Amino acid sequence: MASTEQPIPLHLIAGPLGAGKTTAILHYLEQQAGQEHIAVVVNDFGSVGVDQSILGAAAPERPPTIKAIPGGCLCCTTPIYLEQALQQLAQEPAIDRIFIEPSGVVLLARLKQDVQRITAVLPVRLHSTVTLIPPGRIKETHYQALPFFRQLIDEADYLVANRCDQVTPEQQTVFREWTARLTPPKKAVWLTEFGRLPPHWFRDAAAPTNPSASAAMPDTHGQPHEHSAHDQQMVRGHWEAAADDVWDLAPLLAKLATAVDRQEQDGLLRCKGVIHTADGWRLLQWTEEGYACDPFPPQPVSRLEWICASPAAAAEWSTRLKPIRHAI
Ligand SMILES: Nc1nc2c(ncn2[C@@H]2O[C@H](COP(=O)(O)OP(=O)(O)OP(=O)(O)O)[C@@H](O)[C@H]2O)c(=O)[nH]1
Ligand SMILES: [Mg+2]
Repeated sequence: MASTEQPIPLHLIAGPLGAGKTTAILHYLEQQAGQEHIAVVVNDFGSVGVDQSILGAAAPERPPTIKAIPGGCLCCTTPIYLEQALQQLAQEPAIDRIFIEPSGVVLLARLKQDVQRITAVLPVRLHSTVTLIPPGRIKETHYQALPFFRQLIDEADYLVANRCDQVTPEQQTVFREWTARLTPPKKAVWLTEFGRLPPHWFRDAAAPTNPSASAAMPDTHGQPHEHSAHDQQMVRGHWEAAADDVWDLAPLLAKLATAVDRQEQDGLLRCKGVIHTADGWRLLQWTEEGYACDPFPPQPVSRLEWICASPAAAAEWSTRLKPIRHAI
């Protein structure tokens, strides 16, 4: 139980779009099986809060408290929303642990500095920063060339190659060799799949996070800034529909299936949604590595969101991802 003497441990779970951040938090929720009251601050890349619904449907025996900060990225929006969320959680009587899942486009150094500033006056302590990387997608060359990836990796205490079921043993070796050369070395580098992280990373009271590895960043909240190779051109799209309307997923899935092949990706970076179909509600997940469509509890609305590498790609995918009504 949290008490006023014991600060609530807080963990940042970072990583690029679709790396497996939410999956890692779900895995932790499953592992601790209701022993702890967990809170999650989730900052989805889009405005329709799909991760919020996924986390809200988890651990029904002791559901997490969720604070959603939708619509972009915590390092661009004013930190007041994050501050409010953490202040509210700090006042709740029985939160044992807080996770922050920033969007997959966050500049991690800025976020970490904001979190450390905000928590300095709260009974909350930034305990650890975990970055998940899909090793098939992100290589040492990305780390060297792009500040976005460099921050994700430099700011991590624990570095994880997730989605290892989707890469070869050789690719895993390349990841191990590259990350072994990082200075300073990480507390741990872990290769896994489906966000299976060692629970002791979170419970080790003697392992506070390293301070931000970057020099203090100028306050450019609210101003456009670079995120990655795609940086300022990244464009989001979404649609929403009433819960009673029923949609055909097959045409959407066919288009998303071709997009897994990188030749046909056409600038799509990530897509996810919860949709009412003739077979019931479905959670649709698309990343560059693959896609899935699984049963999901009924929702107040159907919705799909996506993010693309350019305005032209976003215009194209808005057409391709238009919902198609189920014919009765
Ligand atoms: N094959 C495979 N799929 C995975 C793995 N980890 C996560 N996934 C799947 O990948 C999809 C995206 O995972 P998420 O956990 O939502 O990824 P995320 O980083 O939270 O995504 P964003 O918040 O949108 O950036 C889901 O369908 C997961 O089930 C893995 O190790 N292997
Ligand atoms: Mg997520």
